[in-house]
This record gives sequence, C-alpha cells and structure tokens, in this order.
Amino acid sequence: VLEPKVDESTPIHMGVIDGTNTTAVEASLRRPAQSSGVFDLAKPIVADVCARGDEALLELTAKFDKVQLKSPVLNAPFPPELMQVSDELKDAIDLAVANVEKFHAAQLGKDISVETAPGVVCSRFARPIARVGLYVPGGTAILPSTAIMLGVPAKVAGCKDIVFASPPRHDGTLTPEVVYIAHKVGASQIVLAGGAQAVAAMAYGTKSVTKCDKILGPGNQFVTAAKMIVQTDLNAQVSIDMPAGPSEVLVVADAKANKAFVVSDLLSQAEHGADSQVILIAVNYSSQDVLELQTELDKQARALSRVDVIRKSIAHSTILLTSSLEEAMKLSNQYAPEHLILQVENPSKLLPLVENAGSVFVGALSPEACGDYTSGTNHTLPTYGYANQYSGVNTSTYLKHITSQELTPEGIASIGPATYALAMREGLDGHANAIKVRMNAFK
Ligand code: HSO
Ligand code: ZN
Repeated sequence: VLEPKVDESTPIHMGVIDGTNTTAVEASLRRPAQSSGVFDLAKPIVADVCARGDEALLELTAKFDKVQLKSPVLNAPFPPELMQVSDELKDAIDLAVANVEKFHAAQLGKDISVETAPGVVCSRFARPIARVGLYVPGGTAILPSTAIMLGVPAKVAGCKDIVFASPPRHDGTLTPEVVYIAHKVGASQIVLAGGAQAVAAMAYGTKSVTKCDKILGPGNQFVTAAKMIVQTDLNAQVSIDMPAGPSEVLVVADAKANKAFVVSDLLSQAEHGADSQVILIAVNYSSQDVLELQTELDKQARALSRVDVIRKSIAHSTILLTSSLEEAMKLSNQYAPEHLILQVENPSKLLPLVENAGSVFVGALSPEACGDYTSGTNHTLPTYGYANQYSGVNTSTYLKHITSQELTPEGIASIGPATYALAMREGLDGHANAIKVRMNAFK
C-alpha cells in the first residue's frame, strides 16, 4: 500500500476542544479503532502452531521475520557471546533491575490467618505460577525494558520456569540486552519467535518450547488477539495478564506548568506508534498558552527521530480545555489512561481524585520515562480504557492465592448448625449429612 506523502510544512499541532462540549469530548477521547479482522488472521496461525508445533513455528518465523532458524529456542545457560552489552548499558540495566526488584519485592504480601468464629481458622497463602511466558515485542522499537518489567517480578514471585519470547532479527539473533536480562532474572528459555505464533507456542507448548501457565506482555494486535484466543481455549489451560492496546498518556497541566516539560511527556508517548494517543487536559489555559504549547510541540517533535510516527499519533490526539482541576480529573477518570501525569501546583493533592489510571506520575519532575525504565514501578499497564477494571502487571500477577481452613470440635459446634440449615435449604442433603455426622460425633 502506498502511504500518502506527508506534507512536512504542516505544523505538528494537536486538535483543541472545549472540555464542556460533551459530544466533542467523547469523540476525542475515543481510542483509535482496532480492526477486528486481526482475530480471523490470528486464529489459523494459533491453530497451526497448536497442531504442528516446532515445524509450524519455524515456518512462520521464516515467513514473518524473514529468518530460517535451526531451532526455535535458546535454552539456559545462554552463551555469553549473545549477551554482549556495553558497560554503560549494563550499569543502566542493573540499576533498573535493582529498583524494579525492590518495589516488586515490597509487594509480596503476608500470608493471612483469621479465626472467623470460635474454632474456625481461615488462612490464605501465596504460591507462584510455575511456568510464565513473557512476550517482549520487537517491531519498530526494541524494548529490553519490557524484559525487565516482565522478568523481574517473575523472579521475585518465585516462578519456576521463566520463558521469554521475542522475534529474532534477520540474522537469527536477539537484541543482546534482552538475553542479558533473561540471564539476570534466571530465565530457562527464550523462544525466538514473535506475533501470534510465539503466543501459541507458549500456550500449548511444542517439542522444544515449554508450555506456560500464563502469558504476559504487550504486543501488536496479533499478539493481543492470540492471547485472547488461547485464553478462551480450554485445551490450552492458560491465562493472560490483560488485553493490551497501543500506548497512551493523559497529562493534566495548569497554566503555570513548564510547557517544555508537558510537551516532552506528550511526545515521549506519541513516539511509540502511529496508533498511540496522547491527551492534554489544560486547566485555565489562555489562547496565548495554547499557542505557546503548540509552538513548543512542533519544535520538539521536529527534533525527534521518530517524527513521522509522531505526526500520525498527534493526528488523533487532543487538548481539552477546562477551567477547574475537578473537571480535569473527571475527564481523566472518564478516559482511564494508561499513564496519568499531573503537572499542576500541589500535584499530590489530586491523588485522592484518581479513580481510573494504570500509573500516576506526580509533579513536573516525574516524567513517564522514569517509570518506563528505572524508578521501580511496572510499565506493563492497562490501555484502551481497561484501567477501569485491570491493574498493571505487579507481583501478584505471578501468584495464585490459595485459601485453607481448619476446624476444631468447637468450630463444628459454632458454624455446624448454620451450615446444615443452608445445605438443607439448597436440597443438598449430602452436604448437610457431612455436618450432621460430625456434630453427632461430638454430642
Ligand atoms: N511506555 C511504554 C513502555 C516503554 N516505553 C518501553 C519505553 N520502552 C508502555 O506504555
Ligand atoms: Zn514509553
């Protein structure tokens, strides 16, 4: 398909609308449409890998990634020559891993044990999901940071088998940083495949790919479609973290906020992909403020290497004008952004008003880029409005919580009669009998 030629003289500006115009707001907060046809394309790929395993996987990698591999996997220990990383980057990765590890280790909750009634003790304890499949996208940008965000919590949770999947480069190798991170988190295997085929391989397992119990990670529309397909297949017995869509950010800024900072945050998300969306809720901006912001946006965007991607994402991004912080937060909650950045005076005062968001960046010195890489929070977050019901990836994403109970004779006496009554009301006298025989034994 021939893309229409971009007119480089057109300024890179966002559309501006009045935040009280509900119809216009609704239209501008709509996410760019995702084509449903992707499911029809992903289904046969998933079915093929399920049926023919490694053979299908190698064929699909040859077709989509243009490389004929001998084996679709790299098993640990990974060869040192495949993880040659500069000292500077190694230090950066080590720092990021340490911070992400600290924050995710702190999320390991305590087991609980409660005496709910005399002689009745109910407990809950956590166990790691044994085998997790972590998808690290390739495509237009290489994302070793995603390997950190998915791999470190898996290690913290104590998962037995950590499997990574990432599309190979044309020479059949992977980004060395990804291999280094896989090694650091103790991964057992890296699947050299991408797209729906990689997801299917981890969901069903093949002769060489470990079957995984849960599949996590962002990806393009094919990856997301495949995750949703395998999740609904009872034969796969696999769960997923969340349906992932294109990256997005919503910035709430007042007129005093540093416009260069605000613009840099908008652009750092806009550069992710043509389907990314960035929203600015401008509180009490004059028309002069809007003009200054647009001028800064155009200037900064043109200096970035991914300006062509940015042009496309900015085309479906908007500035909403509001006159109060409360109104701004209402709009933000309505959008349920993956990332919410607060560049206002006393930003932490707004936190109690946050209802729906993946992760919040509080104040002018907390750019999303820090959360994407190094501060410690996870960058795998709900997009596309799913922040209404999903949490971002965190340590419990890798855990199951198991409950237990233990009753004494006193416990049988204290809840036996009520249990018996409820069982009889449901017509389940087998249940009632299990209580009666015990109550009788202690009479
Ligand atoms: N902002 C992305 C994550 C990422 N950024 C990776 C840079 N590298 C998640 O929306
Ligand atoms: Zn990012």
